[in-house]
Amino acid sequence: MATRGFTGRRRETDPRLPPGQYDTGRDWPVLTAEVTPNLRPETWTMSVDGLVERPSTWTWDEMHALPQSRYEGDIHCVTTWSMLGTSFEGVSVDLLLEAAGVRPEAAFVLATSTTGYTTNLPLADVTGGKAWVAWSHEGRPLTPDHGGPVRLLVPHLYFWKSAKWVTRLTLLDHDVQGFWERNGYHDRGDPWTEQRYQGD
Ligand SMILES: Nc1nc2c(c(=O)[nH]1)N[C@H]1C(S)=C(S)[C@@H](COP(=O)(O)O)O[C@H]1N2
Ligand SMILES: [Mo]
Repeated sequence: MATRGFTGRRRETDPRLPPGQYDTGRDWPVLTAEVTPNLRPETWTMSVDGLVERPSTWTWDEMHALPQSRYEGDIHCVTTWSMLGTSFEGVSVDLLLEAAGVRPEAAFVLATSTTGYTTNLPLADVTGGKAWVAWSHEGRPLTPDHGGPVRLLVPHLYFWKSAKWVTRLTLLDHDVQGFWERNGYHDRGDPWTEQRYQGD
């Protein structure tokens, strides 16, 4: 009992844990509102549209030909688990947005999955090296239940913003709520200020 209490307190005080979060260790929970789709990389595409100069679509091969980049750090789910010191590989969202040419009036992004799941983000939260389109986790291909072949990764926000099976980013001049946001979750979702629900 003493050991368990001591471990719990140590975990809660890890400076990498935002308020109200616990360390899930290497146990990565699956949280999915839809039925997991069975997607083939050969037919998957990624599009950037809306308020851009050049609406663009990448195939799996085209996406993999882009310069790759890696995220090393933590992820935080609003249901209170965090995974510390993990990594993902893919391409920076910056590269896709630069290729498509974001128009000056764009201020928000709506991410859409092949399943119809959506989530909204301020444009500033997916630019400046803060967001990825990721296809592997700790060097292994993302499994279908974790969003494979490709998911969005926005690790500085609660993990519901990291749409699994992402296929489209739409640039908008106004905020359009996504699936969980319409159901009461926050439009931004910063774990450090506990933006869990609308009004937080
Ligand atoms: N398409 C889709 N993406 C999604 C979700 C979902 O239900 N559908 N759940 C979100 C939530 S609430 C979380 S915490 C993470 C969970 O990702 P994981 O199942 O890989 O842990 O995915 C996010 N992206
Ligand atoms: Mo979540």
